[in-house]
Amino acid sequence: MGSRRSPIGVAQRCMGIDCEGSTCVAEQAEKQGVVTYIQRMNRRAIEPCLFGQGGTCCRTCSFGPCMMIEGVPESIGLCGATPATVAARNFARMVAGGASAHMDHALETALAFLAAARGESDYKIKDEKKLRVLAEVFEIKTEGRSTKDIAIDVGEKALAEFGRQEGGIYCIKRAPEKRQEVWKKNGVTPRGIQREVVEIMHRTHMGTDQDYRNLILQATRCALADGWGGSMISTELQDIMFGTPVPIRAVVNLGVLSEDEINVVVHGHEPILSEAMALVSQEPEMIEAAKKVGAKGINLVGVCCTGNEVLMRHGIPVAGSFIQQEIVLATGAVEIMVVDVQCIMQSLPTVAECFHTEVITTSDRAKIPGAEHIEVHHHNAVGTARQIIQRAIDKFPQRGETNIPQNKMDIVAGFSHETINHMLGGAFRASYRPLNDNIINGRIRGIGAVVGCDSMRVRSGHVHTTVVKELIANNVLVLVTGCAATACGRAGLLTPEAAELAGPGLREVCETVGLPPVLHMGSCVDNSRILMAATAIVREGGLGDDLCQVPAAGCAPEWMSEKAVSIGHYFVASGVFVVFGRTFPTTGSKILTDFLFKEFEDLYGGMWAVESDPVKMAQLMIQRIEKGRAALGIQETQERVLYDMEMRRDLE
Ligand code: MSK
Repeated sequence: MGSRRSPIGVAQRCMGIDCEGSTCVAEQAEKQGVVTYIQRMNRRAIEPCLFGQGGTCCRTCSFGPCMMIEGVPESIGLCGATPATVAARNFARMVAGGASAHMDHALETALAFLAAARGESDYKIKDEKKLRVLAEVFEIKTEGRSTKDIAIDVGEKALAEFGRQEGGIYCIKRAPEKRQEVWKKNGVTPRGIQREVVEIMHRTHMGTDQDYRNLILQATRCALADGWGGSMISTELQDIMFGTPVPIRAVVNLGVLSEDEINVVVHGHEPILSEAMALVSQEPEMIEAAKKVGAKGINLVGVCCTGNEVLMRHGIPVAGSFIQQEIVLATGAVEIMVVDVQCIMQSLPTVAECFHTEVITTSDRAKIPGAEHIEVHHHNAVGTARQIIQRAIDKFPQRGETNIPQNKMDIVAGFSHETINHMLGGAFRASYRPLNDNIINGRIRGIGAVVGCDSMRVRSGHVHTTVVKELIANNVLVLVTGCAATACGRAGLLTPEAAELAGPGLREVCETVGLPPVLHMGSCVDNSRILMAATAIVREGGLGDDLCQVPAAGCAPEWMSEKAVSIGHYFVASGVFVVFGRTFPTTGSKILTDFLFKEFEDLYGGMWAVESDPVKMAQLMIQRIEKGRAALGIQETQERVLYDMEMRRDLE
């Protein structure tokens, strides 16, 4: 299926890296024999397999792989499976893969949380208020009880959610009642967290579930167990243990690497080690040790979502998103890159070999040949962090020539759904009321979530920022997470000054409160914050009584991972219109794609779409938002009314 294309220049390929004005890191690295995704793309020059891309390649048994074309009568599997069945199976397995990544992350977090609650780890309970809120969700008595006792109960109940087999997971009850009814009616309320993944793997085994609707039903239940289960538990427990983010200034892009400090990079998704690294890297003894080898200090920076975790809570700079991970090493300025789980390229040790850099894996679930392995557990995180930073200090004298681009950009991050409450409603009258009022009066037309990975198959970064610029210009407040957030940060969209690019209504709101028009809400698991923010909007009143009525839409313009499929699907099942960029994994079956892109709306109020053009993608989202406004009867922008005292009294 491959088609040969002429190689594309390095500088053209790495448009997303943004080192204009400096010596292109990738170009320079290529001259030194460093191989990154840029050279791999040119060497292979292969288009993805169309059957695989469209979801109609079946490899669940040894009769195949059976590749099929829908509409061609004899083009079915040897067992008789139709393209719709095969595409539904593959889609469900993608959901299971993505959901289990979040669930396993959550499980690790719950174990660390329980140890912290019992006083058996270096971590403690930081956010007691949030602990009590979660305890209520878990139906745990809080009155007159100590923080320690409540935390132990929360940890045990959180852990039990993973093995639960029936009764429904607790966090589902956080959704608006109407939404819970929709799930009940469609039979997709998750019964437990891990059960839903196991059932997908069973149903998609050869000769089991052969009805595409029934397969998607289970994929939906599993995705909901991710968003309202695994991901939500991760975010909540991490916030309680490490602190709930508040707005914080920071810097992003390759220029955050330091010429005269020891550069230590944390990369992956789980913050158990990186949280300890953030503390240890500032210890006077460590800084003293760094100075002894001629460095000015220790510069801890992040990549991908581990980067987002420490950014949100400590303002640690982010050196790069997923697509930049090899380039971060190709600067020659990194002493150690520590990785945990997910989105880590196998090529990292090979790139590191060209320099003095060491790549260290830390999870027993994610080892890479060529990388050093130092196992990290929650009970030894601080000790291991010290050991790793000392190794980085020891490496510094071996550093050779470096090529650190100047490019970096100021950002404001740290927008939890609790923060939005306080920012808009004030410290004393924290409320979503001002946000709802501004949506109702039309100054803000709606909410757009732009999330997910960055991709080497598009002009990376540009796609995200084009969608976002179009949305804010049309008065849509944008929420971002993951690598989409880093791309927006590189482009200067995460600052209050970016309000200049917004339409007049959104601009006025942002300038009044000092809010960026694009709010960084965290890592991949933190998409659960967006669910909570949308729920808070519904509960505040005036914008319908279900999530599907809120004028909102979501997209993942450069998605690549299975996690993105699971995230997208739990948003769709929660009533949101979600657009994927470039490709969608079921397009090989029109029957299945029509089900997800059209019929799904009747069942869940949300549905899928695919669109490659970023401007058109934003326009699809805006149309959806305007349709939602019309349904609520708020399509017109209301003129601002200045209330005098008498009018205020009447209101009260
Ligand atoms: S890291 S899943 S590339 S957002 Fe969360 Fe970025 Fe996508 Fe990984």
